[in-house]
Amino acid sequence: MESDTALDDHSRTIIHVDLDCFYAQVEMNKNPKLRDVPLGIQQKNIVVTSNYIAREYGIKKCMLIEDAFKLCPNLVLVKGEDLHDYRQTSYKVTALLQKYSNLVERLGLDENFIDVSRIVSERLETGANCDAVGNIFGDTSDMCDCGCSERLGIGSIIAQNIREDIKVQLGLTSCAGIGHNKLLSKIAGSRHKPNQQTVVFPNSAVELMLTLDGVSRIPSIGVVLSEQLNSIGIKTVQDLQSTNISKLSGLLGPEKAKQVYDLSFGIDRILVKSSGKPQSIGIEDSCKSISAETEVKEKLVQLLNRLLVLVAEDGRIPRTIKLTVRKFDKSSKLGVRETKQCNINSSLFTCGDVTKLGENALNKVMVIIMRLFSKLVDSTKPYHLTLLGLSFTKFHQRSIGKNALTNFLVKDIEVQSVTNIKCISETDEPSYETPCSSTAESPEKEPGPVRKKSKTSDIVAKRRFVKETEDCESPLKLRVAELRLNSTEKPADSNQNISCPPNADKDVFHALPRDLQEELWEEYKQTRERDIPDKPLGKRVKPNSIRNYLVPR
Ligand code: DGT
Ligand code: MG
Repeated sequence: MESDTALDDHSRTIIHVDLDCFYAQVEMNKNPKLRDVPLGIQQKNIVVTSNYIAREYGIKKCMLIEDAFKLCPNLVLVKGEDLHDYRQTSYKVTALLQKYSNLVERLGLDENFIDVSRIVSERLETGANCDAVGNIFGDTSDMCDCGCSERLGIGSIIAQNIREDIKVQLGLTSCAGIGHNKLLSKIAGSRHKPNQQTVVFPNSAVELMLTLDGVSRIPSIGVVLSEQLNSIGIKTVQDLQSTNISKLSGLLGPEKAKQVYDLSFGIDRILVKSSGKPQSIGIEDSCKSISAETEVKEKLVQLLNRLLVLVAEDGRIPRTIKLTVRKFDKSSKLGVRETKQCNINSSLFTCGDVTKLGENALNKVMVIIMRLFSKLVDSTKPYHLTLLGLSFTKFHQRSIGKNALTNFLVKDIEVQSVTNIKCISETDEPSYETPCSSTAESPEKEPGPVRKKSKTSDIVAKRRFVKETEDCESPLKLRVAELRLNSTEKPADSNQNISCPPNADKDVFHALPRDLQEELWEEYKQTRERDIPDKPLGKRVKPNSIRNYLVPR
């Protein structure tokens, strides 16, 4: 069978980041004395990982403690059965990566894929340097001319920025692989360790795959599949490349056979799937010294404007704003970070094409920010700040992007509930002067006071409840049975009416423009396909799903 390498899509730029000796690094950061000794992390009677000093003694992952001591009698062991700190650090890393792209996919606790295609094309437009940095796998003399080498070159620069950021912000070193798909980026990243990065260009994809020691080393091939392949004599990547596809199809079915076969050539069409939106979107600027309020204001306006761009891109509406300052302490010569936050009125944001502040709202938000500032810094006395930061948190899980279907449905709810989202926001969060929460908290701490339910939202809730109990066919109620339709059910062809999904109000649906009807149908279809196979309804609803507006709360 012919491989599709010539037809392979090189348009994306994917970075795979894997933290070095993850659990060991977390422990070394907690106790810096451990940095200079051979360190093993113990779970039961096994060393699950070790720092790189211990690895020089031949300590390997999942080695028995007694065997490890034979190799390294000085080995220091730290218990690593409580995963709390590892998990917490892991989420901080993902949150940091989400500043670079919305498309961040977590893989275990210490690996993430980041699709940086968008930043790459932005940098390309500005004529940025495209020369790859770090290690390059393979020969670069016969490069593809579709533009992928420039894109991957920029990708490698972004990877370097990301790794530096992780080091500076979280004190962790990492490895990165850069490729045009997930498979290649992951394998490339493992070529040079620790604290290094490797880029692979498409012309070296096959060569990279051939470096793997057997099909079981291909990342998406697990134990079962690898045994299946072994059973028909496919042991090496080369075996898989030269296999007879009908033999493979007989074993795996045509679709999977093609997918597995393509992997052996470094072709992977599975896209990076976002693991979720960040809990907070923030931006910080460090500076030598800020000691006057005019400078503070100027800096904060700049930060707010930059932050608003990120919020617009994100599409959700924030409910809390947080100000961070770093005060320089003369005696210790160290910077001390302090934060204060308060709720903001969601109605400050407009529900137009993108999430943005309404008219005059920028000034109002600046008043709030400066009020937070006065609570953090006594400006009647001299002060010396070395960092200012702003972030938004506690987002409404609602997309208000252009053409977002949810926009339409929000309006539907307005009509059906005889209210509107703006009103809900206004009464829900009566003012932007709600009490400030405590200072110097950890990023994980839940911000702000408990949200009170407004009369309006009570009305909405009651109406929903009344509708649901009174009328089983309510558009606001999504029932399991209604979702379980035949897969053959389709909207009618272009000349006919599009079928109204059972979870939507028929009158409202038919009043929609055709493209929205189609979009609604498609979303319904996808939701149904996702929901039917295993998990019960209600556990798989995406944050921004239309169903959030239809499912009773
Ligand atoms: P690396 O990436 O080779 O520098 O080293 P690590 O330690 O980051 O290894 P990695 O990326 O395979 O796994 C991340 C963490 O997951 C690692 O620090 C400890 C834990 N871990 C890895 N493999 C196992 C395992 O087989 N069992 C258990 N319980 N934990 C494991
Ligand atoms: Mg790792």
